[in-house]
Amino acid sequence: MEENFKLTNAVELKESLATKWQAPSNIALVKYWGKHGLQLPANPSISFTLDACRTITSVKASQGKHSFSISYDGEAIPEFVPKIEAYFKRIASYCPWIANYHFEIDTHNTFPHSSGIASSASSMAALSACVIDFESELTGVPLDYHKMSFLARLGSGSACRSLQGAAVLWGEHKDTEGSSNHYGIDKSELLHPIFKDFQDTILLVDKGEKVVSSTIGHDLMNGHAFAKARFEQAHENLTTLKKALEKGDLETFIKITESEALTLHAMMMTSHPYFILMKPQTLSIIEEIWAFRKETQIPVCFTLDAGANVHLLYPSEHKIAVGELINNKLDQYCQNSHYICDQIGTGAKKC
Ligand code: 2P0
Repeated sequence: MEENFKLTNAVELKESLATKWQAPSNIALVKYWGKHGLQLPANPSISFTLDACRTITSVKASQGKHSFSISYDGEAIPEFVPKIEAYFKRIASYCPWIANYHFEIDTHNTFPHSSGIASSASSMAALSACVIDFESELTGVPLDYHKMSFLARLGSGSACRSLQGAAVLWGEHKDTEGSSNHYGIDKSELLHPIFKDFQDTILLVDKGEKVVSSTIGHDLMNGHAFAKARFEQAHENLTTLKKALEKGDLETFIKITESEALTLHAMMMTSHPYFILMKPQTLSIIEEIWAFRKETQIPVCFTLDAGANVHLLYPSEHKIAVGELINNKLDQYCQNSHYICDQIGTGAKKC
């Protein structure tokens, strides 16, 4: 399979190249938690692509011995060097032309640095879009979004779900034709109209650095007592969720989405070493959401990443009512009352 992404087309090197792409973050509904080999997922996952939370990356390439520099708004960020170095090493055999270039990479995130929102998905997706854009310019081959996603996965697993489409499925799944462990596939065609402008308000409970890095987190699933059952459950949840997304069945959507979030955290609570990544405020928010849903019948639900922040998911027709809930009850649980209003987006774009 990987062989399909090895470059077979002739490359005509140019002295210099420049491009700029933006790629969004994404929020998983069925979670990726556990990996093996070179960034291969232990189970399939599906996410909504976000819109406002994005990384904008510009890359200038000049012919010469391979090397790179990385900056954020023009300021060098040495802490990013090892990750980018590993990324270039991993993609070298698929994009051999990179050996002939020095890359000057500059990035910017539209969301605050200290918001507890991981930027690895959007940043690796944006960088991979730039690499494929260059490859297309050097070979004359049209942009290959599957290869973009393939390269992004080698940078960070969830990044492969941030390139193309409003809903992206990654990982082999028997009920999904064309699904692959190597790249994400656009499943926006699944979405019932109710999901097309779904909102995601990210309640910033903890803006600090991640308590558990994703590498350590994924690793905790190796030898985890419940791993086998969890991986099987993810397959079943994906089958059920896909049907709910198609039918606009919000009740099932809520059931699977919330259960997936709690299961992800349950896996971390029951691993060795064990972690509790929720904060008391996370639980308070969950209780408020459940009470509000019961009282109003408004289909708002939550999901969580590997941290304390809460993603509030709801149809746009309930924006006003949910906005009142946030301003009257939920923002008191957020750090400095901060939250980010986002919604479903469409993927990476050239700037
Ligand atoms: C996800 N997460 O599906 C899950 C749910 C967090 C919780 O993928 O090691 O940064 O770079 O492949 O993609 C976070 O892990 O991990 C993640 P790597 P990544 O979105």
